[in-house]
Amino acid sequence: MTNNNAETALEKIIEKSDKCSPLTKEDLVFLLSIDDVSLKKRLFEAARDARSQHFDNKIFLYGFLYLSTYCRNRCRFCYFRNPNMASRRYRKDNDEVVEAAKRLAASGVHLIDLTMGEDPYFLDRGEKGFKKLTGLISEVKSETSLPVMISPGVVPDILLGDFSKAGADWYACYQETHNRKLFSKLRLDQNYDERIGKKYSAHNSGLLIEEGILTGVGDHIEDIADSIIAMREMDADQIRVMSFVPQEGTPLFDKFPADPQKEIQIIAVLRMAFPDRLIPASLDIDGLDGLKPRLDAGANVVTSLVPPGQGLAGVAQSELDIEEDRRSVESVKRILSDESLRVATVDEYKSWIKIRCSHVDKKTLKESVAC
Ligand code: SAM
Ligand code: MD0
Ligand code: SF4
Repeated sequence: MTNNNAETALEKIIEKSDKCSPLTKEDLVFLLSIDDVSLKKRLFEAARDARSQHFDNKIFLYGFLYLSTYCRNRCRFCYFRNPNMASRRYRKDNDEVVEAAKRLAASGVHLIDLTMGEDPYFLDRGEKGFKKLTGLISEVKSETSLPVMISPGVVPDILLGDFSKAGADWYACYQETHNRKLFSKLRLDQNYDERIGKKYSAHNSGLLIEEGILTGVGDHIEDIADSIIAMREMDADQIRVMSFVPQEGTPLFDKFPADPQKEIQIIAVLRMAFPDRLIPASLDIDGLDGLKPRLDAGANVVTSLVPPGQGLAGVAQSELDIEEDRRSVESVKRILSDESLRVATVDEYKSWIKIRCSHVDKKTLKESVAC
């Protein structure tokens, strides 16, 4: 394609995105393949425009609490996979988690994300473990008055309903890829359809859902385009991409060359494909130094703010920037003001959730709802 033709093709896709029309696989592959500097610049500018059209200059901040790093699974990319003897294991008491959540709330975050490995203590002891989790959700909710996300891995459908009743607003569970073959190489001995199905069940239970992909683990541009289409089909409310961070003691440690730009370009394409959805810039990949490029690509949520001094870990970067207090609201605010962005108010975040939930409810009732 000549440069002129490519410019025209890009403008056509931008127009489609402006109208919230679905991008085709061909459109997505085109956007993901852009290599030319000036076309890339135009893509990123359009992504920022799309963000401001739907969210003005507001950015949402998510506090992250990795409450248990024990896990029964052995995902090949993950530091906390069960056989990894090198990783630091802990399970925080509910009281400690609530304390940390209160600190995060006081610092100004909009949501508390309760994340865990698939810890048998919670998931393999029947009602006993489930009650601990639902009790924790209600306590965090009542003590912070903030929306709550739960990221527990694959859990029974009935528990998703209980999470919702306990006050959870979001269920996060990332497929990593929508290429079944690649999935089976990444998430060893896990069932692709079961993991996908949990997101549909969560929506049916009234929870908002976050779906996501992992890049830099043998995925190709076509796979990413397929993922975007699959994430649109499930009507994910928040959509993320994270670069693979190689982990010591794991099988993929030295298998893939890093390509930090790829994630940034995917964020811009996600914004074009999902102009009105939440798209995170995670501090868990490149720390605070990685925030600006992700915001420049159109992200509108900063995730993985972690309070220091409580022995809490990140997932992809288990330590980076945590004890230095650089994963904090104050540090993030400084970057946002350089970018003419601002931290949203909690009420603005809650009202976004309310509108989105009514959309999900209507969909469950099979009414048609436009973007
Ligand atoms: N255990 C639950 C699960 O797997 O759904 C919740 C934990 S959630 C924080 C784990 C997510 O972190 C994964 O789905 C993956 O997207 C991301 N992750 C884990 N290890 C990573 C790594 N080495 N590099 C980048 N992202 C990683
Ligand atoms: C993050 N480390 O936001 C967290 C995690 C889980 N819901 C989120 C991947 O980057
Ligand atoms: Fe466990 Fe989640 Fe890590 Fe997989 S990604 S090993 S399920 S913590």
